[in-house]
Amino acid sequence: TTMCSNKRGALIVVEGVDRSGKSTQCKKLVEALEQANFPAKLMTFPDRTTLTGKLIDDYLKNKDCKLNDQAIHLLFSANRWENVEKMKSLINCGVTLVIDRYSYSGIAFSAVKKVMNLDWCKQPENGLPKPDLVFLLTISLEEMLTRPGFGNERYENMSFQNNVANMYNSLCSDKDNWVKINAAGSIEEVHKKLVDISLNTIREVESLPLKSLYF
Ligand code: ADP
Ligand code: FDM
Ligand code: MG
Repeated sequence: TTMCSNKRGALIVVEGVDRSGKSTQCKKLVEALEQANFPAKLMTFPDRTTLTGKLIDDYLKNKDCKLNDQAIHLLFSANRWENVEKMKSLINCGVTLVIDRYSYSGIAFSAVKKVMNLDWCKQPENGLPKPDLVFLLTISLEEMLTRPGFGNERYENMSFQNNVANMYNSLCSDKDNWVKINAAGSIEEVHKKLVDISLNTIREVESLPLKSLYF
C-alpha cells in the first residue's frame, strides 16, 4: 500500500473563454502551491493522450472525422470519466489538482450549439468528482483580441466564444464555489488572486470528503 497524507488535496478548476489565460494561470498556480509546500498537479481537459483524447484532438483539428454533436459531447465526457480513479487517488493522497477546463466547458461548448438542450448536456457529467473551487476568468472580447490570436481549431471564432462567455455566466450564477476573476489584469495580478483563494480552499476542505457533481 502507498503511504497517503491524512489530509486530502483540493479539486480546483479554471474555466474561461479562449485566451482568458487559463493555461498560463494553471501552470503558475501549480508552481506556487508546490513552492508553498502543498503538493499539486496540473491536469488538462481534454486529455489528448488517451484513446478518446485522440478522437477529440482530430475533431478539434477539423480532421476527417464524422462525429455528430451528441457523439463528440459524450466523448468529451468519457474523457473525464476515464480519469476519475486517477483524480480520486491523487486527491485522497493529499495532492491538489489544478484542472485546465472541466465539465463546465463540456456543457457550455455543447449547449451553445442549440442542438441538445442544456439539461441533456449536463447529464453525463453527473457523478464526476465535484470541484471545491471553480475560477471563471472573465475578459471582454476587445481585451481578448489584444492577445495572440485564434488558431485553426474548431470553436476558435468570435461569435462562438461570445456565446460560450454568456453560457459560462449563466452556469456561474448563484454557485458558492465559483469565483469570477477579472482576467484583464496582468499575469502576476491574476496569479496572486488565484493563489490566495486556492490556499484558503485547500485549508478549508482538507478534512472534508470530496463530493460528487450533481446538476
Ligand atoms: P487560454 O489557455 O485561456 O487560452 P493562455 O494562458 O494560453 O490562455 O493565454 C493566451 C495568450 O495570452 C498567451 O499568449 C499568454 O501569454 C497571454 N496572456 C495570458 N494571460 C495574460 C494577461 N493577464 N495579460 C496579458 N496577456 C496574457
Ligand atoms: N471543449 C473542451 C469542449 O468542447 N468540451 C469539453 O468538455 C472540453 C473540456 O475543446 F474549444 C473545447 C473547448 C476548446 C477545446 O481547447 C479545447 P484548449 O485550447 O485545449 O483548452
Ligand atoms: Mg489553454
